[in-house]
Amino acid sequence: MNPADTRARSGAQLLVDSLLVHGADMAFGVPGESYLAVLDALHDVEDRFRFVICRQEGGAANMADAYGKLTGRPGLCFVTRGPGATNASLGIHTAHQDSTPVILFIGQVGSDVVEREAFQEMDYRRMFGQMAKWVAQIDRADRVPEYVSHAYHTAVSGRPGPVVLALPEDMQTDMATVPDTGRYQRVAANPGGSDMRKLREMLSQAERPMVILGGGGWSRDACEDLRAFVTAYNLPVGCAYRCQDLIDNRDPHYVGDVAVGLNPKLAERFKTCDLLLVVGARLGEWTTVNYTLFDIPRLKQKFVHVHPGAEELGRVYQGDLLINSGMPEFAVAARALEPIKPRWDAWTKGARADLEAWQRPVEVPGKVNMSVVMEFLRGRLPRDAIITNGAGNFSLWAHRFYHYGPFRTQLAPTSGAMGYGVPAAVAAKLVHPDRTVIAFSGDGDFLMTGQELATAAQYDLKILFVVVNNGMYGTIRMHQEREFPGRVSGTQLKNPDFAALARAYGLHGEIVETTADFETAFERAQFAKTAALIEVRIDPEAINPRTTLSAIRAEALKSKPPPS
Ligand SMILES: Cc1ncc(C[n+]2csc(CCOP(=O)(O)OP(=O)(O)O)c2C)c(N)n1
Ligand SMILES: [Mg+2]
Repeated sequence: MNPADTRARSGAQLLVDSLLVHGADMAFGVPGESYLAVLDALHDVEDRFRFVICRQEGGAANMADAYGKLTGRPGLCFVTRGPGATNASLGIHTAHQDSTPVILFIGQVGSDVVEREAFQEMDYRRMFGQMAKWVAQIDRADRVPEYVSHAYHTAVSGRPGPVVLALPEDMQTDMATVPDTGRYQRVAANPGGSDMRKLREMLSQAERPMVILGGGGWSRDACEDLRAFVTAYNLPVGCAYRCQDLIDNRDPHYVGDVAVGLNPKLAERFKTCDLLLVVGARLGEWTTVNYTLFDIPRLKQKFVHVHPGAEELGRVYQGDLLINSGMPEFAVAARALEPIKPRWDAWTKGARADLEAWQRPVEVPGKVNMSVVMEFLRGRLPRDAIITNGAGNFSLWAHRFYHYGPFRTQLAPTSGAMGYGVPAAVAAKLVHPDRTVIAFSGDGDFLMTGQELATAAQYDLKILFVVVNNGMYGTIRMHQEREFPGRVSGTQLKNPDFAALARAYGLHGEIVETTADFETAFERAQFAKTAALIEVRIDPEAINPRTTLSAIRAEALKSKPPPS
């Protein structure tokens, strides 16, 4: 365990010791015969290291992603070769798009049979090439500490992201006498003094500045520093898609999320601002509303882009000031900037007033109004409650009407991967047993990873699962009605009784069919001794907060009559 350690250890023991050196305390996985020696080495450290047994590798990898987001340390995932690795790829893609530090360990066929297409053999370098920051195979036990150390450095440094390490079976049992490495250090760029002076200068010339926060690599302190900066400069701050917890939503500087379903008034402010400061966000398809919000390649407004990955700067949008910096490093420097007298107090106040109007509950068809449910939850949940979700229109209600609290009260995939909410909630409750954790899922979304209810039950995790059931893959149906009105195809769902399903897992389960019933069901769930699931049956017409399914169809039929 220390640099002077010169005992002979197996590759598997070296791996587990290396994880401990780097401060790991937990991993998520599904076992496989391809890494029995690692499982055995984990047996020796059960008092210090928890191996969370999952039901599907997609769930395990999503849990590792959520762990990485919550702690800033790499989330660890162990899976078997071929089928295990392919299942886990879902979470690696999410970690890539979300810039989350994750390390995936895959049991690999032995070197005696490699390249014969042996049982479940795959070349992970080719498979994960585009999804991971680094993919490697550790062929020699004596180099395990080096590979693991490099994996840690790579996962957390620069633009954070996932790393994949394959572990050939024979390497795991080979013996080697090598010392451990020291603990990893995160490496990040700092903004230059001239960058910060130029930023201040540009702000001093601005009249209608706007800020977008987003991306990975943030920390609680970085968010606090950034908040001090935007407070001193009285800047209006939008958060990129699913990064809404980078500033407490009750802060008067928060003006809304910049994503699908963007508040038209906020969109207008972005279009007419004269200085755009983007910190950490990639300015991807959703944050720019399909690349329509800003001109490509040069914006009309002055543009400052701060990003931890140098390769991202200038990629689509050319900037007036491009700053390669880690988020904490930039936030500290921004906080230290000498304030100016802002000339845009009314602009910031107006943007905030637009948000407050936008977040008032709306009328919807049917007996359950999800905007009112969210209003109820924002009054009822502690500020540090963690809200998770996967993909589907059901998530729009939380994104628009819930007031996310401080850093890491939101866990949601910017990759738009369905099935993230349930496993992310499991990881969140394991990392923060004292915090309230609620997973929002759609009926389609839930069944992608719903088997991880068994993991919640196994580890006795009191999570609240809310399944918003509209009997369809609603998002796709919405697009279908827009593009091919009246021609429903491939989107209808016949669902199980979700509440009964939860009870089958030993959890508390209820069905809710009115807004008022949600409130009482929520109170009962609070008192349940186990995790609870509330299935909320909503009217399929209530497709999103802005319109109804029939209205979308009627509108589309005007320009696209059905084929005769
Ligand atoms: C893993 C994955 N598969 C497919 C999709 C495409 N997709 C996006 S939303 C959606 C439907 C979601 O349905 P549901 O969870 O019931 O939510 P709703 O839109 O009905 O509220 C689908 C199929 C996706 N984003 N991710
Ligand atoms: Mg649905």
